Amino acid sequence: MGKPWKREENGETIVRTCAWSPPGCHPVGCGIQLHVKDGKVVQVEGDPEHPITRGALCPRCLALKDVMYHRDRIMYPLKRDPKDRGKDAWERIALDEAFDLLEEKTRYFSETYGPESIVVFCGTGREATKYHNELAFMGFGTPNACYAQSGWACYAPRVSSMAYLMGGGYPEIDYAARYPDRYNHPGWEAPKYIMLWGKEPLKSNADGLWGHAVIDLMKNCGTKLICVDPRITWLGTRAEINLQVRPGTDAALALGLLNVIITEDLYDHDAVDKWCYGFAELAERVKEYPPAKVAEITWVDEDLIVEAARRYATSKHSAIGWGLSVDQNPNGIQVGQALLALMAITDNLDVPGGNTLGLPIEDDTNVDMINRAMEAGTVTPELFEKRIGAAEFPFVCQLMSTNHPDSVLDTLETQQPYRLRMGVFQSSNLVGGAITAAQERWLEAMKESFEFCVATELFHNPTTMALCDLVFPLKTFAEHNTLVESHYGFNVAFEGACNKAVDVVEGVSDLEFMMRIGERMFPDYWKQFASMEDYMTQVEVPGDMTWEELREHVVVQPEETYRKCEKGLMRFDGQPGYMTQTGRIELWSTAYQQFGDDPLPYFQEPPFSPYSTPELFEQYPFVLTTGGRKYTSFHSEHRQIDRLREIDPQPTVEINPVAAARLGIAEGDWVWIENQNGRVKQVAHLTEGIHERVVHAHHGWWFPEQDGEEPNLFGFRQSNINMIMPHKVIGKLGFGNTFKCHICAIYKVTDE
Ligand SMILES: Nc1nc2c(c(=O)[nH]1)N[C@H]1C(S)=C(S)[C@@H](COP(=O)(O)OP(=O)(O)OC[C@H]3O[C@@H](n4cnc5c(=O)[nH]c(N)nc54)[C@H](O)[C@@H]3O)O[C@H]1N2
Ligand SMILES: Nc1nc2c(c(=O)[nH]1)N[C@H]1C(S)=C(S)[C@@H](COP(=O)(O)OP(=O)(O)OC[C@H]3O[C@@H](n4cnc5c(=O)[nH]c(N)nc54)[C@H](O)[C@@H]3O)O[C@H]1N2
Ligand code: SF4
Ligand SMILES: [Mo]
Repeated sequence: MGKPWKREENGETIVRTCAWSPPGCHPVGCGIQLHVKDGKVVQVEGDPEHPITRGALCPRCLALKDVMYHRDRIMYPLKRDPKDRGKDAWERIALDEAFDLLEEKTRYFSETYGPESIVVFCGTGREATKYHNELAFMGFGTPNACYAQSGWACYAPRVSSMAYLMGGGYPEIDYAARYPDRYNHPGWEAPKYIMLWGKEPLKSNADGLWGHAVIDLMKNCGTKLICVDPRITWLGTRAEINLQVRPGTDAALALGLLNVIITEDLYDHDAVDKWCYGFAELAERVKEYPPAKVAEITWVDEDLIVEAARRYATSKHSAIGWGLSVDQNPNGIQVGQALLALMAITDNLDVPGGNTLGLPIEDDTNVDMINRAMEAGTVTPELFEKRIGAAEFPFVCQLMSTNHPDSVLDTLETQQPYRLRMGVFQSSNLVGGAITAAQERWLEAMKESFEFCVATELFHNPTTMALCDLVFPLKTFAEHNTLVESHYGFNVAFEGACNKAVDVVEGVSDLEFMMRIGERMFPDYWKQFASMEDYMTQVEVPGDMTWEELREHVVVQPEETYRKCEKGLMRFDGQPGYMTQTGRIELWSTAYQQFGDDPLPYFQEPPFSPYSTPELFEQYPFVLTTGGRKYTSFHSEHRQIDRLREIDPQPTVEINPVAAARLGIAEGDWVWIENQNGRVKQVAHLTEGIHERVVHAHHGWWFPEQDGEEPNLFGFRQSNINMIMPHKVIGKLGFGNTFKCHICAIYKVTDE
């Protein structure tokens, strides 16, 4: 154990903690030390004793004080008369009064129209995500938990495909995350190659992979990189191979790599014979994807495809870091299937230096949550059946336990099969933020449908201004106790304590919000938890440890075990193999087939593209990808933080200089990005690191400095790329959207 979690030094109290949210981030829990003086955080620095981050922090955590003590932060609960929606007409109320009002409204809608008339929205990765389903099922008693991104296109396609194909948790690059002695650990090996597939971890630090770990491996251990990305990223400039794939064609590329590996007999026969199901059928399928054809589909050179396949398969062991581009793809679950096949048939899964593997998905899952809710009687099986879109998209909704986002938008518009009347916005800025596409449709539909809206928030944004009648201030991670675990429990690098350092607002944390409404609505269930810390001990902290004990350690790493399938650790019955119908990793999927999809991976052309809509492409001649991450923001957040905004003052769209020259566009020009759904403007950034026929636009833009009242709503319509994105799921089983594979035209903004 390192220094105590709290110590006195030079007249300051120093609190060691793990950073999470709010402000927004994924559950990565970077080590941070907060210096407190006179009840205020006066300095923020990295914690050198954190086993993974070892003192490193990114600009958003370094700007924590700017968020906590910002002039515009919501400090007290605020109420607004529904007739004043859209106006800056807020009234300060006390916290108890706010909960009284929330309880009254929840009871009213629940008793008058049924609990299903309430919908609880949640965005990504933050503390609220951990409790999303639980808040809906055991706080408000509604079956309608909604993650509003079209096609549930973040992370869920990746974890779902893994659950269906092998019943295991998320395969992550083996960067020695679970060893206190990290890269020096005996028995650990560094990956020879890392294939970064549609992931840019330096900026995203997504889910449970830190970008600096990739750099560590390259610098200290000689790991080499292959990048699969339409852009050449910073890491890409250090890669041996860049496969500059046409956005949305990842399935074809992965099948092309499999073709080379199988045709050239570079796979591991033992791994295939023992642990894979359906290899012969897969071998037959990949014959449809020879490198020459794949080169045509993906715009990647044939030679590079062959070379990348050879290096990955023959450099034991190597790892694949797969990102969001797998999900925001026409057929992400097939991409996942093909990537898992790559790992499995080359014996790169659950081995040192390959991809680590999470245990079979046990407690703490969404499915477990619904069982607990039914046991507690806060939702009934009949009520659970009323989840919007669950019947239409069972592949998505059974495992995630939420409703389906695209069906929710339809329901808001048509009020069928029933009307949603109360909206709870928890960690999602649905209007003018990041998560929704077709943003005008969502705004209009929610205005029509919702009679009452509540949010928990740090700052006002287009959502609170347009819709909310009640707002609870949120405590930052420096202001409350909680627990963070990477990969949401699907493949944990460590458990970390988030330790409260100070008080700032008269507000709530996500856990507190859930417990306080839960205690009012379902006291019989919630009375078993004496406090939030007790709740964490009983429900969250693994093993016999209490939350207070975890706090003493700040970080606890679980043990790593490789080749779990041989040891019977991947099945609940303790038998060797995997938790699938065939007991093996299913290259040919019984589950996909049962749900009505092809059991083998295949490529599906994006719905708008040079090949599926050639006439439209003449009018909109660029392939558009969006949303590559920025150091300075988490989705729509941080726009009001001066220090960060100075670095990225405006939304930018990346264009190749050759294409820009043709269009008379220079660096820094405002340009329109237009397609069949409308147009928004961003600032042109010219870079040779992007394909000539591809552009990349940043997402989540609104302008806190502009008028927040209707109709302007902080000017989100001006530049938010999701104004011109369709909200329409594209994958056969209900996953996937076009955020990373649409089309557009680009032209200069004139004085018109
Ligand atoms: N700073 C910051 N960090 C974040 C977030 C944030 O908003 N800000 N958001 C968090 C969230 S919710 C997520 S899901 C993760 C996502 O983080 P990542 O998984 O890293 O995904 P992105 O940054 O969206 O995109 C990664 C790369 O994919 C490339 N790409 C674009 N289209 C395609 C394609 O069709 N195929 C392939 N192969 N590559 C493509 C992009 O050029 C980009 O370099 O980041 C998390 N971390
Ligand atoms: N075009 C395009 N659009 C995209 C993407 C893309 O790549 N391209 N990426 C998509 C992806 S992967 C995702 S996951 C979504 C993300 O979408 P969201 O997660 O909905 O992100 P935001 O719109 O920023 O809304 C989050 C809100 O939560 C608040 N908040 C911050 N921390 C906390 C917290 O701890 N608790 C609570 N209760 N609230 C908090 C913030 O202040 C903010 O207003 O965006 C998607 N949108
Ligand atoms: S990734 Fe960056 S913003 Fe997120 S917790 Fe770590 S340092 Fe903070
Ligand atoms: Mo995401």
